[in-house]
Amino acid sequence: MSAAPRAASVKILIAGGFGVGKTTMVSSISEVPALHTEEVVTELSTGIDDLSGIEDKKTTTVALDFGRLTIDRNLVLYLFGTPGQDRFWYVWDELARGALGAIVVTDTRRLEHSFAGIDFFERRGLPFTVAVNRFDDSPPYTVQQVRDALDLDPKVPVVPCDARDRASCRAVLMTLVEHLILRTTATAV
Ligand SMILES: Nc1nc2c(ncn2[C@@H]2O[C@H](COP(=O)(O)OP(=O)(O)O)[C@@H](O)[C@H]2O)c(=O)[nH]1
Ligand SMILES: [Mg+2]
Repeated sequence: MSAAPRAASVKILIAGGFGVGKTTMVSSISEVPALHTEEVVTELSTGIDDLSGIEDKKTTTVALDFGRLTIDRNLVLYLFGTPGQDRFWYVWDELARGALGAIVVTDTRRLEHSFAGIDFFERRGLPFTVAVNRFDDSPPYTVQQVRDALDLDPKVPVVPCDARDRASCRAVLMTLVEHLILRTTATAV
């Protein structure tokens, strides 16, 4: 009797600037209690981390968020949320190792905070999808306006989402998985 095939494990990064909703997204998606390494934003980070627009934010991810989502018996996604602040870039390098794709979470109130993450994945050739996380006071930009503002390659999917909503986050993940499959089949022919 042959053993059942093992599910493929795929590592996905959830990236983006400070306070865009990465930790929220990993918690919404994960089927196991998401692991977070949150720390209280201290006086010491004042002037170092850009808190403009998110002055109420009291915690920040200093290392990573971790979650898991089983798609079916053949595919399990492992989600790694990255730290948002510029001073933790070295962690991104480590986390990107072995990743197949990424979601760049954006906040349209502070779109410029997404540039560094997008640049990071473009330079590494790591496929990514942009998730536009809507906050109550977000300006009502269309997907096309966000795409233009971020100067994205037309092939990069841009998906509106609510990081607090599981179905919405799953839809973003599925878009990324389809994007990965399309890229793989396009390069295989
Ligand atoms: N209104 C609204 N608030 C959100 C949404 N996503 C996250 N938040 C809130 O925004 C804050 C920052 O989110 P967090 O996930 O910690 O951001 P991170 O720094 O990217 O991990 C938290 O207080 C969240 O509850 C969203 O889609 N809508
Ligand atoms: Mg976080």
